[in-house]
Amino acid sequence: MRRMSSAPSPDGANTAESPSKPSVTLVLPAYNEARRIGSALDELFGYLGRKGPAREGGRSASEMGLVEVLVVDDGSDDATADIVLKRQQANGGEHANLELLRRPHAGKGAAVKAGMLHAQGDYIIFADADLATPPDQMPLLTDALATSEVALGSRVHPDGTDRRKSQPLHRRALGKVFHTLAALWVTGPVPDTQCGFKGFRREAAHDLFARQVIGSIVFDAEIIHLARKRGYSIAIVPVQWSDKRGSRMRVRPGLALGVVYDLFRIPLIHRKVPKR
Ligand SMILES: Nc1nc2c(ncn2[C@@H]2O[C@H](COP(=O)(O)OP(=O)(O)O)[C@@H](O)[C@H]2O)c(=O)[nH]1
Ligand SMILES: [Mg+2]
Repeated sequence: MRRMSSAPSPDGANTAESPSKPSVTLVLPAYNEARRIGSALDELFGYLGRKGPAREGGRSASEMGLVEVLVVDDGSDDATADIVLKRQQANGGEHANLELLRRPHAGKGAAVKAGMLHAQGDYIIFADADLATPPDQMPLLTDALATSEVALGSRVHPDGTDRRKSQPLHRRALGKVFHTLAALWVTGPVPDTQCGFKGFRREAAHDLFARQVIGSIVFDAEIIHLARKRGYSIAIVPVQWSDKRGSRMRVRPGLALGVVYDLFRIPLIHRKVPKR
């Protein structure tokens, strides 16, 4: 990825900020997100350009170093890519802090993998393109990455709050089954494997995502499995999250079978992965 220049962008995205703090690349996988990505990028760059105090429960962008945004378009057949490119022009083209990576459709896991390996920030975070976790939660992850190599956003909080409650009932039920299987067989005890908001130091990201083989939504569990096997230090970071309308996920019997198959094979695929 292009290294950041210090030229300020027109909307003030934090290009000139905190050169001593670790830089961040935010990877956003996007599949047919034309209806959601425009407002998400407005919200994101609005946040990055704001210098004022954070809202309650959130943290200020000025706490982070340079932030670059990398949208990975997973072969969308709608206007997702055009909207990102327009936004890039509006941000100042070359110095937009916004990059688009286009790939043939291969699933969320494959898109995140491509983005994580392409990203060059000191810290690399991935988040859902609908910003279900608001961007002012990013400094929570970067704080955790100062002392841990991997930081897993969690919608389940130590005080018992469960942000997944905003999901529709059928998703919550499926999520419970998934979590039970994943925790038993793949990840070990983790309060929330599927939160789409996770951060890594660059070395850990490049090591872990290079080993990833699962292209589906089960990739989160695979990455946690790999992080444990490789012996990385892992922080669990409670974050805000709210279910956004317009989910791209369609629950079908074929999907459920694929999910079970992917969970089953993860420990087998990686049985020879050595500790660092
Ligand atoms: N690359 C890619 N991303 C996907 C796919 N399906 C969902 N996503 C992305 O995964 C993130 C979460 O998707 P979303 O539909 O909001 O799922 P939900 O919140 O779990 O219902 C968004 O960034 C989507 O664009 C896919 O097939 N490919
Ligand atoms: Mg969502």
